[in-house]
Amino acid sequence: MKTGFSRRQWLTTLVSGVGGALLSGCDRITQSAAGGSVLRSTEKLTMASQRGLLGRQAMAPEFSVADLSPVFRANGTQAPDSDEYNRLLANQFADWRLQIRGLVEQPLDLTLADLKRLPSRTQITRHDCVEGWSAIGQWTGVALGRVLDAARVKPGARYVVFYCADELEASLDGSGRYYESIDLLDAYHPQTILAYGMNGQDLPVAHGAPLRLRVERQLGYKQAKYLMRIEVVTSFDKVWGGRGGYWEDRGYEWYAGI
Ligand SMILES: Nc1nc2c(c(=O)[nH]1)N[C@H]1C(S)=C(S)[C@@H](COP(=O)(O)O)O[C@H]1N2
Ligand SMILES: [Mo]
Repeated sequence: MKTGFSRRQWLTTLVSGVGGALLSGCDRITQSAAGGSVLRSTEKLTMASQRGLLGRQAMAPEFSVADLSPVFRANGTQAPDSDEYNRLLANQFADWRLQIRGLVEQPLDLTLADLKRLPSRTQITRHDCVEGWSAIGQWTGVALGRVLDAARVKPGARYVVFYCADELEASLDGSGRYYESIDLLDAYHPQTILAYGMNGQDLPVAHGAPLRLRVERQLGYKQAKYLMRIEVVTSFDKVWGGRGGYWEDRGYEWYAGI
């Protein structure tokens, strides 16, 4: 089931969206000393899209309803046990807000209804966990790129960090909290969505309610569940272990391509 935009439109989005954000930033500050570095980062982005990263524009295979796995296993956290999460759940997430922060012109606090009002995409894909199991599921949500465009990404942005509600490993300092990160190329990939639906229903708690990331060219642990906050950053060096994710901080690859 292919909806949403095509590969060509995605490239256009990359250029007119991210590139456009960089360029419009540039328009405003060409007179300033920083103008040069903005131009250079735009060039780098263009070069990266034209060279080694080209393979990353490929689409993950999509399947049909007949291919759906009868059982889609839940893994990692299956119900965050924090009081805050339980309060949100008790109210069917009416008080939940997805915070968009960091290098954006317009920080946003989005309700589930806000996200559902945006154009949606439904995709049936195969989820591959490093633990050696796979499952085919149907995901419905909004393209992450749409949300980033609404917040207007600022020059210097390179990564998107996802902060989750759950602590997978009890820790005194919070370093056991689940988080993930992807770069802007994956963030603007047409199959990268913030999913609020699974197999035609609201996303179940076990699978990340109210909202999870689907970044279909990568492995299971990148598919962050229980999203609370998204931060656009230049670098994730200073976030927890500095490797870009909960499992990355424990030795897994940051780019978990399938
Ligand atoms: N917040 C959060 N996201 C997470 C995890 C987790 O424990 N917490 N586990 C990851 C792993 S290893 C996998 S395989 C998938 C499992 O998604 P599922 O429960 O929908 O099968 O979620 C990923 N995202
Ligand atoms: Mo996994």
